[in-house]
Amino acid sequence: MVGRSRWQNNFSEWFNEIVQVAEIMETRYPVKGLYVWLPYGLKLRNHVISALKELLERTGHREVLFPLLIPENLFKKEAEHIRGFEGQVYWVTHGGHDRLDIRLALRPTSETAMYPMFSLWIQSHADLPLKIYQVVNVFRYETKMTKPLIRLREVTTFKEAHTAHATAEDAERQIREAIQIYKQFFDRLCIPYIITKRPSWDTFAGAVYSIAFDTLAPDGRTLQIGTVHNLGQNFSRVYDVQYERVDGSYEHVYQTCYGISERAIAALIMVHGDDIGMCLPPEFAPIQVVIVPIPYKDVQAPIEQTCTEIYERLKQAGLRVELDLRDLRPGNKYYYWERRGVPLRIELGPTDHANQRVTAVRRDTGERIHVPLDRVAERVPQLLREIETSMRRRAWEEFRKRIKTIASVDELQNAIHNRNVGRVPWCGNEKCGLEIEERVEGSVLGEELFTEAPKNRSCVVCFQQANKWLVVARTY
Ligand code: A5A
Ligand code: ZN
Repeated sequence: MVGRSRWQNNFSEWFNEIVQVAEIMETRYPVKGLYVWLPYGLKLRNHVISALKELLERTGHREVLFPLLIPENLFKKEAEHIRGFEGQVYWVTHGGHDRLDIRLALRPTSETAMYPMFSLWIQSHADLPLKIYQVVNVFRYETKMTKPLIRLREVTTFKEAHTAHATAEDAERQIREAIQIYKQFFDRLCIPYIITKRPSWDTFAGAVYSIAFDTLAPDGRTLQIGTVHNLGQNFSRVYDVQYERVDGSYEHVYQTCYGISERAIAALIMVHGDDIGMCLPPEFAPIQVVIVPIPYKDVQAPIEQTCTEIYERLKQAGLRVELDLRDLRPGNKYYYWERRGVPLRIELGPTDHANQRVTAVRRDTGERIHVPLDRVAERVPQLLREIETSMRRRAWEEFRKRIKTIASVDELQNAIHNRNVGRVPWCGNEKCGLEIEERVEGSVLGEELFTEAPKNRSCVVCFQQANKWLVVARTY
């Protein structure tokens, strides 16, 4: 397969094309980095958002909605934050013909909009912890190449959660909860990930430290699909977010924030895709089952009749099902739905009809399964669950195969060049991390978390005792 697959060897072109032909996005909007969600794509997006909201609500996060505009004086309070973002901010300078007294930033993220309100809302210990989130659009004037769903200038699906706590330990606990939520979210999407602590030079602007989830594109580049930041008291000091302790003294709160965007949807498309197009996990697929009749001379009417009955039955069972009665050749219909990632197709031809059965075809494996007519309503949901489980397993298998544990910088360069992610023993010293970035054609993702420390290994740069795994890859 390798060498011929467009999905792997021409991933960028494949992705841009699929996003358009599968009717996820209209990519021809005349502003760079802005795209239009199409009906099919929007359904997919909404299923993804629902899953994320459900996980947040279940853990006590409450949804809010803040304004898009942030006054310049508030935006510029936290020095590190502004240093990190100023090159990416769009400014509103006029209202009609009037020049505004204070310029307004289109939020690139909402810390500086929210935390002045936190300072009003939080008075005492009893107001903590505060856990809120919103799903909004944010604007970032990205200078790297823009790409639908992956690098946008208007991010339309920015889920940002923000929390405030009484102690540093509570904030640490919140970081762990956020990681658990994101794990569950990506597990539901059947997207494999590696979790790293970002190096100091790649920490979120204003954070004490950042943790990131990365997945792998078919071309071997990693894609950051979510981040969790410990903000310490950096923002609460500047925005004066304090609470009164039981003993009457005051302390600044400890904060965290964590975000996910439509990159998660890009990951869904690319991880499970193939040369034909998308393959969507049943939980998120806008259409889970498509029924395609294969008419044949005088059995056309009874075949269509049976298909309609199956359609009704599956719909009643709560499935998102489509009956394709268009005047097209069956082969064209197959291709049409395959590109759009419909996980299961039900065919009913003359032989099936004669045998009182249907043929179910799995999008993920191509496997054809005969199902007796009277068992369709029971078998189809089972098949969808099997598809989900095997999509998750296969994605993780492919992912693990491409994470290479490596003992030298030369091998690391080789591995990255061959579209893998490298994992090398590291002493923990920043200088060694930076030197690696100079010597190989990849970037340091960071220190791998939730893994066993290397034993009796030496750092690939300085050859001192290694106590961490450093993850290095080409990135998006
Ligand atoms: N306030 C915190 C949560 C924040 O802004 N973090 S972040 O900058 O790391 O963004 C969160 C996530 O949004 C990133 O991990 C990335 O997956 C996604 N993201 C960031 N910039 C993006 C862009 N220009 N287009 C699409 N997704 C983006
Ligand atoms: Zn070292």
